Amino acid sequence: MYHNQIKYYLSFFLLIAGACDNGHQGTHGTPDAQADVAPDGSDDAGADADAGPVIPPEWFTPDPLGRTTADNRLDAPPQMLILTDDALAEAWKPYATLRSLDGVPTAVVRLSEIPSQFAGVDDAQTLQNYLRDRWRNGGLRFVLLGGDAGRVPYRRVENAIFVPTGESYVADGPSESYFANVEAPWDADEDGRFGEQDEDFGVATAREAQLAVGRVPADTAAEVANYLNKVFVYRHHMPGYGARSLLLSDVASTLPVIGDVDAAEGIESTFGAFFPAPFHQQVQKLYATSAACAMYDAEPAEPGVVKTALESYVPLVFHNGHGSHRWMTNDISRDFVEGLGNELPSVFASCSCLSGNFADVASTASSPWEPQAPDNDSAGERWVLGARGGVAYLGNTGTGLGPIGGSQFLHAFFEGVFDRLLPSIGEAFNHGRARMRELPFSLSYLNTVMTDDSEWWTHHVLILLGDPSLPVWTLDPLALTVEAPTVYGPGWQTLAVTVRSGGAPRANVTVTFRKEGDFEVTAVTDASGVASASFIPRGPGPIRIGAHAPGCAFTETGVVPDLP
Ligand SMILES: [Ca+2]
Ligand SMILES: [Ca+2]
Ligand SMILES: [Ca+2]
Ligand SMILES: [Ca+2]
Repeated sequence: MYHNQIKYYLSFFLLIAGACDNGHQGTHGTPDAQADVAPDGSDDAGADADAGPVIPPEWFTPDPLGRTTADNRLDAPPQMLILTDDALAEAWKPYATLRSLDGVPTAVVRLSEIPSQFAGVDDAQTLQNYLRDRWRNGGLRFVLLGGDAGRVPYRRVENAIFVPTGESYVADGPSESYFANVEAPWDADEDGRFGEQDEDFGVATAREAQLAVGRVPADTAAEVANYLNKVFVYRHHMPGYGARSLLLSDVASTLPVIGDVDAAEGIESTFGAFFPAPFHQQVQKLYATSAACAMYDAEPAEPGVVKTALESYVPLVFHNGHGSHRWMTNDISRDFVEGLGNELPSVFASCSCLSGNFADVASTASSPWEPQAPDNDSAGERWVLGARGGVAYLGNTGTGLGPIGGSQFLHAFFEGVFDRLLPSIGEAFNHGRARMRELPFSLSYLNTVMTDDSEWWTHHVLILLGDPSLPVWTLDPLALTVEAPTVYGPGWQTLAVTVRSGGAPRANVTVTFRKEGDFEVTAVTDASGVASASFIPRGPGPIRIGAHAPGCAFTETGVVPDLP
């Protein structure tokens, strides 16, 4: 029923739009009929008899000189796709608009709309086939998997490893690299088992991701709205806080003679190698052992102190230590996450076990896993889905291998963020995967020798929960202001805005002008801070204007139609 309505409005809208494009409408048009469908294609058709004044016909008159909206990219291939099910598709649309205004053209795709030509042996393969095509033919960069297990497919990969400490681990959890490494031969030997080491492909191919992938494992529209609200704050209200970070450690292991080994050493080597100077002035360190606290000028980690620190406007948390289904660290439980009151959401990067698994429950690393009930999310999921917490969680769907994989990944991830200045968290995530084996990393007391097996395992358990296109703040950003007219009228026109930072005009800011269902135009500010778009509106409707530039907070303003 709902589908039929959408189709009805769409075809009627195209009919009107086509008539306008052909320029035959002129004075013979019937403004009443146009007004029924024109306002954003919303479902108030036939309601204008009792809903305010009729829209003046000039809002639907084609330009007498034949000019149309210039450089409209509304129907161009997007850089990011949000893949979701029918139930959550509407909830994701405002998020796609927000990211488009922030310079990442984004579209929502329902899994049910994937053309049958991409059909695979199961839903995960169908989705992978579709993404591969969009990467090859559409310039796709980012994939946001917009749903929990049961809503958006995932690929389980079986794995087993013996580690130098004598333990053995098995995993059969989601490997999100299935949607990132879309060119890898996931079942090269055609035995129906995906991602078998060397039988299907090896570590060299595992390093080669084509797409940056993240998952926001939402089950409800409210969880999608929570995520949107946090991303808005993260992108918008950061000036003054961008270069702050919180470092958290647990006891990594307890060795004979030496005693407790604090994972802080792994954090410190990465922090020292890659975090820029302003981060060193504003860091807070909460470490597990008194020895590490003394050595690195840290305070002892305990839940009350960790909670206060997380609520102190910190956009980046770096943790090395332990986790499980219900625990992100030894101090941060799922209930702890739900009880947070932080106003500024953060990126949380960790090598913990299991707390990034959105599909399974595992009480210990090697016990049998059970499918997750929708309301039994892991701690990492709640971090991303709750009203507070953060915008991203980097963790693991299985056992994290710490000093023989997870620590090296985070080391290379932060190289991607701070040294390579990669523009998004998803691309830094892929950089971390590509470089974790190559980049030198060592610790005093723990074996840090990675093998093909430990690298292979790590590629498959790593997960990014969150939007892969989000930038990670690498400095304290500038605030921008956008000066625009308050209203606009009908007919072909040029709308100019002025962008300033600290009162001075700012050049090279990307400005996106967007009118829902009509146009999206991008322009870059000149030396006077001015950017403009030339368009002919197809009926009245608000125009949203977003402005972003590297090192600047996102800002948005709007222009409304001048109606009687
Ligand atoms: Ca196989
Ligand atoms: Ca095989
Ligand atoms: Ca879940
Ligand atoms: Ca859930």
